[in-house]
Amino acid sequence: MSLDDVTISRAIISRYGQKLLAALETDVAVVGGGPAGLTAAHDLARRGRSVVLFERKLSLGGGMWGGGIMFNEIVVQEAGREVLSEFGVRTEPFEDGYHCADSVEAVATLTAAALRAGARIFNLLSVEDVMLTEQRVTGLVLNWSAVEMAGLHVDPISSRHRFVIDATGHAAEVARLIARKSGVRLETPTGDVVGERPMHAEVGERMLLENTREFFPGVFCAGMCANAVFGAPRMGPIFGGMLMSGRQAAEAIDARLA
Ligand code: 48H
Repeated sequence: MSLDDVTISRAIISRYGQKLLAALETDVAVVGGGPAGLTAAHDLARRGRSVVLFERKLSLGGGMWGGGIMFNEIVVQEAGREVLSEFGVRTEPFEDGYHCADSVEAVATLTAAALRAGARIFNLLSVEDVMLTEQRVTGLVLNWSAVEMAGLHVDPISSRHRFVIDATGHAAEVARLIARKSGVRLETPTGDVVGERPMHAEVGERMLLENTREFFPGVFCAGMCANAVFGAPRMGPIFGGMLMSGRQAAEAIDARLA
């Protein structure tokens, strides 16, 4: 068989079109493919929910690739180890109560697990706005990250979802968009994104789980975003909380969808 260049292009365009069309209306959309977003997408898909994850960058994994200071090892506590082990990520104990894993293995495994559970993942797509209907977020507004980076004026496409998870990390982008553009109050102490506090691993990890919740009708925050939205410390390079936060958001949304 000789290879036909145009058939290859037709295959890509046709298949991608089908995937994107199927993703335009889902139970849940996850914004951001770091450890929290990937875990949430995996868990919801495994529970039979239709899930799409939009990631701005070329690669999934967010801040997990770099471990701490670009040393590609991650540290988790026992509860985080349990999540990693369930995914099949190999861990090694380090002193009392700490566990380490290769960050590249962790990202690759979580990503594959989310896809195989049935989540649809789109890289290179950025969420630039939300759809708001009667004081509830009902969908997202998407554009190519390349358009965003080039500052081009190209109109976006829209998607509809029963719930959205803001898993955009430190930036808390969806929360900031809602607060800035809609003139509404978020369900936070200030009515706005409170902003992240200085680093404290113990308090940051504990508060992350308290802060993983719905902060505006239809929108949950998970991962680092949760502490940015509600105003809690960053925790530095420990990743267990991110995994558990993604899991907790998935459980809460699954219960609401039931
Ligand atoms: C599409 C977007 C958009 C958008 C952003 O930063 P992340 O890894 O987030 P988490 O919460 O899963 O993990 C946080 C962790 O990596 C970390 O930073 C820690 C533990 N810090 C502690 C500390 O003290 O510093 O991933 C977020 C992802 C990224 O890949 C972004 O590209 C993506 O979200 N993203 N994708 N549309 N508008 N905004």
